[in-house]
Amino acid sequence: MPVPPRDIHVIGVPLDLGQSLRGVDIGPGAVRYAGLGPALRALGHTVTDLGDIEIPKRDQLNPDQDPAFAKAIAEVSAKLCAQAEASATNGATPIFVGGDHAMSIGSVSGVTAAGRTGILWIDAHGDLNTPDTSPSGNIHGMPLATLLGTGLPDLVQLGGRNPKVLPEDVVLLAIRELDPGERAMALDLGLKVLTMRDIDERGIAKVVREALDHLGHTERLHVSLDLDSLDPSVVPGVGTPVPGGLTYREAQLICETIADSGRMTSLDLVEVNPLIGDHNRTAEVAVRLTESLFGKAIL
Ligand SMILES: [Mn+2]
Repeated sequence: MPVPPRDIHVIGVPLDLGQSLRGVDIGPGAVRYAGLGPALRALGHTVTDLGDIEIPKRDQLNPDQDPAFAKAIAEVSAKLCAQAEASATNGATPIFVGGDHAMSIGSVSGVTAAGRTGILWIDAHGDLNTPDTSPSGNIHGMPLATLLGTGLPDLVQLGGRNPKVLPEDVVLLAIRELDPGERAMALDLGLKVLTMRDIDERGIAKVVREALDHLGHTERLHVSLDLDSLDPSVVPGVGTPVPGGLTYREAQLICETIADSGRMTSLDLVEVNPLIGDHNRTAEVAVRLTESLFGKAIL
């Protein structure tokens, strides 16, 4: 087995407050129904499902009193951060199942307390907006900027450390849509951004090895997998689909190569929205990719 047995913690984060579509809050259930736990146990891992982080229902909140649900997201992020830190410092490999990508503010803030952590952000988008640059104001477009130290003060200061990650410890992979403010931040910070064009020109095998090499100096590796990095024809159930994404095999080869490296210490699976997809296909793809990340090989 390429990945030695891990003590995996599954942590559901049914957060739908970082964006405007309904349905992403049932993503954790959809991924469980698609068989995440049994699939990982079949590979020899120990899997403990810690249940869901408690999230206020959108219908209980008043956006006039809490614009962009920023306060609610900060409270959720603090709870998630504490759980993530506990799992990571106990030697477990946590899988955070979302939920929208705003949840990664909490998950990454927690796991980075366990040691210097490389962040592999696999996404159609940069998630590098700030309240000043965001066209939508949605916090799910801001998590990476927040973790790098720019954003809403309550979120940037989460856990009492800022920044959570250093620019040289971040790689963005499979990017195909950046807002002007995001492009400016990526260039200012000198972030390593590997776009769909890089993948088209050089092939996914070379590009994913380059991504891992760039993060070779960090003690830990967190993979933040936004399902919208895949092409919408493969994963219809995402909130912000963009044409021209990863094929199923390109995504799987990314995951197989990460598994071969033996370096991944935590994982986000985000933006699964079963209300948009069909017959839970997006959650099933998420489970197949997670199996590959945890060592499932063809031969
Ligand atoms: Mn994202």
